[in-house]
Amino acid sequence: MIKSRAAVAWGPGKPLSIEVVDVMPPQAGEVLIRVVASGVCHTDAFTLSGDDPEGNWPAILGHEGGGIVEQVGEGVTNLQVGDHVIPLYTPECGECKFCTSGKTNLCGQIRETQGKGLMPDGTTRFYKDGEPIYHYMGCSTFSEYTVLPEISLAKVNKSAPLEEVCLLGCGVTTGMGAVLNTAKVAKGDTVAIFGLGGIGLSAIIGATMAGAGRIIAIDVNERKFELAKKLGATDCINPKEYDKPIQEVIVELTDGGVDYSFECIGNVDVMRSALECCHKGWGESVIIGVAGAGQEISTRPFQLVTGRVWRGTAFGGVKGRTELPGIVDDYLAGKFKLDDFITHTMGLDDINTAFDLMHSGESIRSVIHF
Ligand code: NAD
Ligand code: AHE
Ligand code: ZN
Repeated sequence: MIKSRAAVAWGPGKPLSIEVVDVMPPQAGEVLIRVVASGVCHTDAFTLSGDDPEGNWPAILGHEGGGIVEQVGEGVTNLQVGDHVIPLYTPECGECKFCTSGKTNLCGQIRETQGKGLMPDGTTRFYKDGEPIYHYMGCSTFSEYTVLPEISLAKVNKSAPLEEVCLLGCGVTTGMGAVLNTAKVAKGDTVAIFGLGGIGLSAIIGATMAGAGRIIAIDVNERKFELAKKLGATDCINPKEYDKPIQEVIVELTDGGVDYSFECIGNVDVMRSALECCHKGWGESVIIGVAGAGQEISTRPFQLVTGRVWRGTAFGGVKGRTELPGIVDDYLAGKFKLDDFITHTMGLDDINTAFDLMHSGESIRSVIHF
């Protein structure tokens, strides 16, 4: 058992509390990692707010990390001490019905226990004063040390700075992947991206890489527009500036609607706008944002009858163990940048500031350095 400094979420709506917790050794098929850095994603804030039906308390949140293998449990064959890894909230066992389907990056092997904040054997590796603390999204990267199943770790190039590529553990991979893998945007396509946080801005990177002809970026916070334009947005729109629904504005602007739209907020009303700004006959809208318990999407079925498609994506459709190492190599080869996204860095003690900066719209990503 080792001691670890960690940010503990004792309950919904409460600030995180820095504690020294006990971390149990990795069991069979598990790996102990030292977390070097972790981004703070809106999903961490979503769960902390109490809106997540899978919220468990107390828990150690964080799922956008980078770390180094410290110890491996019995039977671990693909990782060794010293390997650099990115935790995966979407694991890849390679054997389950999902992994072998060739149709999805979702893996079914440990999803049930992961959603309950537990390791695959139904117990936790974190304790405080003898009481268990729950894991989060199978990652719990807001801790100096964390334990994950081997199938939840992507081994990445050691020359990649973990303080930057941690963002590939969620936000950047999700946004880019949604455009390139899920929607498969093609050269010349017109796209609309709703919400310009870490996810939406990464979707702009993906759209630029795909050669999209027009990239319409939408946010109520105009401070996001400068970076959106730098990354390739051709039009930046603030819905508050119009006295009609934003879908009507976009349909008029694009001669009938966009080829693809992406909702990167988690707002069910915006999800509707994102669908309805798609072109009749073929426009596809991809939901990335996560909405709270009890919320539902709606539209007139006629929107779908007339050819629009509504879909969703998790982790950008990326299979973490097989594909993430290549994405890290693409980053090292200069195919896209990450430093624009890291607007703030801080130590674990200041982690609550990262949540404040997100809520006030000042940050894109805060990265915690351990
Ligand atoms: P963020 O808070 O950094 O960015 C959200 C952006 O949306 C902000 O710029 C905000 O100003 C803007 N916004 C809010 N309300 C708006 C409105 N009504 N109209 C237009 N813009 C609006 O969040 P993020 O970290 O980029 O995450 C975005 C969403 O994606 C969250 O819901 C998060 O939980 C989800 N997410 C999903 C996946 C996945 O795999 N599906 C992965 C990561 C994040
Ligand atoms: N627990 C929530 C759902 C949360 C959710 O949709 N998570 C996304 C990743 S967000 C990353 O920032 C995801 O991967 N979903 C697929 C999955 O299997 O969780 C709820 O509503 O219960
Ligand atoms: Zn995330």
